[in-house]
Amino acid sequence: MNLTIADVRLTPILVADPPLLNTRGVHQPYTPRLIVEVETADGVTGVGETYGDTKYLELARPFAGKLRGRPVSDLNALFTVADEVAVDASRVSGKVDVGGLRGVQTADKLRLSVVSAFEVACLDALGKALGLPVHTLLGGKVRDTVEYSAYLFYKWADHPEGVPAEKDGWGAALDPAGVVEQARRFKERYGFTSFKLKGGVFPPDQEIAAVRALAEAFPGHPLRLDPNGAWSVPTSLKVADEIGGLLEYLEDPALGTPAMAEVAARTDVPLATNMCVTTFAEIKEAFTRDAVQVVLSDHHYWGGLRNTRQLAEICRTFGVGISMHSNTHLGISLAAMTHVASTVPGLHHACDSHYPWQSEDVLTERLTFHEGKVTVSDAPGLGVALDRDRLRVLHRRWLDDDGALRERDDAAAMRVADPDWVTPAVPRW
Ligand code: GKR
Ligand code: MG
Repeated sequence: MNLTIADVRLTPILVADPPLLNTRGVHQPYTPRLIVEVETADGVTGVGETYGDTKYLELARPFAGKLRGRPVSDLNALFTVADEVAVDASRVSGKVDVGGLRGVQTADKLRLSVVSAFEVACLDALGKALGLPVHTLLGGKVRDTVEYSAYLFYKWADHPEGVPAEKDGWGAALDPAGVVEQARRFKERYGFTSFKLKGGVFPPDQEIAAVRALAEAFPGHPLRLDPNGAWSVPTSLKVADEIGGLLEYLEDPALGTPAMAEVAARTDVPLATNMCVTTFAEIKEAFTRDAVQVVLSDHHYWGGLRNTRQLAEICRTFGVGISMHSNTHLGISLAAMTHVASTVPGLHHACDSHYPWQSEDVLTERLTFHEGKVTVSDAPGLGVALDRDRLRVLHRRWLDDDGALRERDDAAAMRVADPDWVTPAVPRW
């Protein structure tokens, strides 16, 4: 068996995305993703997926060039090799990037967001070469299915007039009745039993009303609300006071560890985050101050599946819960999330996934949710197969784009509908 990486292929694509609203703006009609393939000298191919904006491509290209000739099993080396790739300083602020909604922006995190796709691709190839599923390479699954929650969004029925886009068929959801209707469809189609509402879009009272309506329509179902740090500490406490009893957790009500710690100190409602604990360096302060009770990991920016396991162990040591965050992603990432989640013992909260919002994929077969769960594949590698024709079509869309859609920019997408829109200052309420 020859496990040497003989070829690495990078394919940037644009994937259809519905007009989902968040505190920064609205999703563009197409979002960039990067598909990574590594091929061994024996012709075994592994796949991975990550963000496709230019700053990731700029790193992925030189990184890919350094991997040829190395063994696909050399996972630790991915990190040292990535450190050799220079990051353009203008691409990182070092501060919490409100726009990205994924916490602090550092060179290291940018590197990890790229490495993760290669790590997944290498694990996929290694698993295929050895005839073992990725979860076995991670130490073995402790469950056969992984539970996901319905990811509810306020949304428009369509992208603004004149914007070329795919029809999504979900209709608008702009008030409590619309949110409940969306949740009902999620439950009917996929069997989800817990619901997360992306908040920070409307004034808190309207979002409180939506959560109340969900609680009434789905009694006993776990509910979450995530305004992406759009609220002040007093507003967060007011919301916690009003609907805390209905919530499984409140996600990133306020921005940053100090504000989250202040909220946490004055409410019993558990706080979850994918914005203030997004790197290993941020753990100490957040855990010491008891600012968060659940960390939502994301293998894309934590640096892969093995780092996610490491994070889960740290959380377990400190008695902090773990679950998973999601951003727009395709089936490769859902498969990767499912493999790693299946190996984490203390996973007590259903994971997030945007996947149901993605009508397009690059797999020959879409992954499916049954009773809100994805079955953990025991096939070698990730257990997915790339549909090359689909990949070509979505890459062609990327090639044909004049550059406007190659960077995800929810504020710019909002300005198409509302030319006066400026990214709201935080706290917004
Ligand atoms: O896709 O609009 C969105 C979300 O707001 C996403 O950007 C966040 O990263 O889903 C994420 C979250 O949980 O904060
Ligand atoms: Mg969140």
